[in-house]
Amino acid sequence: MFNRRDFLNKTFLASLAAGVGLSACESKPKQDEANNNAPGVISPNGKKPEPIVIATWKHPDATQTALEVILNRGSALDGIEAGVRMVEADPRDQSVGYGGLPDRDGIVTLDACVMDDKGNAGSVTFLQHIMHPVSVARKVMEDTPHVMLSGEGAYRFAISKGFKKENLLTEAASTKWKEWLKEGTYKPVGGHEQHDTIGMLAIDGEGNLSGACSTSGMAFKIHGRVGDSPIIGAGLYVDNEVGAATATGLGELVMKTLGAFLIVEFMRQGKTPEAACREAALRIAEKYGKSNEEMQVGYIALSKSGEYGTYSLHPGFNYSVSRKDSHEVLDAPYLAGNSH
Ligand code: SD4
Repeated sequence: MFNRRDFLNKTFLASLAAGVGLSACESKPKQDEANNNAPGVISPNGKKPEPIVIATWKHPDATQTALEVILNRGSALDGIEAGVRMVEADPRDQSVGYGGLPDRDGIVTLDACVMDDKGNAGSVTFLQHIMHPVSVARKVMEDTPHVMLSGEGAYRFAISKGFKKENLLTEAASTKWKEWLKEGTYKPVGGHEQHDTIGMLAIDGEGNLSGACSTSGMAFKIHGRVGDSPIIGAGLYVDNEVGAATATGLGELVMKTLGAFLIVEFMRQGKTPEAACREAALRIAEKYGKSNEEMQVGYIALSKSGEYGTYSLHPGFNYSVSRKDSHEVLDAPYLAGNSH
């Protein structure tokens, strides 16, 4: 498992080496050249892109896991769920699931959502005691007529679906919370120091797109605060005809600009994923930049044709990309300091 903790305290100049060069997954099936439905085979009309998985931050194990599921003929959503679950269960990631930093009352509350290629969506907000909110969100999508369940209701729904009640507050997270309590002033951390929220997008062997996002939200937030990550259109949006986008960073800025939806709409108008992410970052900078100079937001996007792009407000944002033969972590371009 990749150590993400080095990220939490890094400076922007810390070495975010492009392309960590992890070895390609061993278990990938051989391509069947005669079968155009085989994963990874581009169809004769050139329309079906190779499977690809991208994710916010340095999560190459998660994107690799997702890709392996897809190459073994899983759907994009199956792959994404498996990849995100890895991060949710990892106590070293202090922004997601088990081990996530608590709110200012010392309580871990989780937000997550999923969206599939048919435009279906599911979401949970302010969920406690359940390690895998991404899977609960998928159940909301598949087993209920609703899109979003929250708090106690989401928890009861999860229990009814067989999820286990667990303590998600680790020693390490509790220690950080107690440290914070000594001063106890609530100042949102803009995503420079506290991040690693996982947003993941994928295209499967059928050329279909899905996405998911999962987080414990901003550290030491006011109890009850919900961020962008479970909000369809803000933290995540998928349109199988066009593309998909997801966000990380200060959720309030993403919610107020409906970032992921905006990016997909820019792609619909013909912008590349990178140009679309840049426009959405610019929207934040222009509308809210003056009062939020320190705040970070990062976007990633994937088009229907398999092209991906990213953009962030500030340096320091990176993302993971897994394809058949490569697993990379790359730095995102950013606005700050660039003339825009
Ligand atoms: C939130 N967007 O709750 C999330 C936080 C985040 O990496 O992305 N942290 O606002």
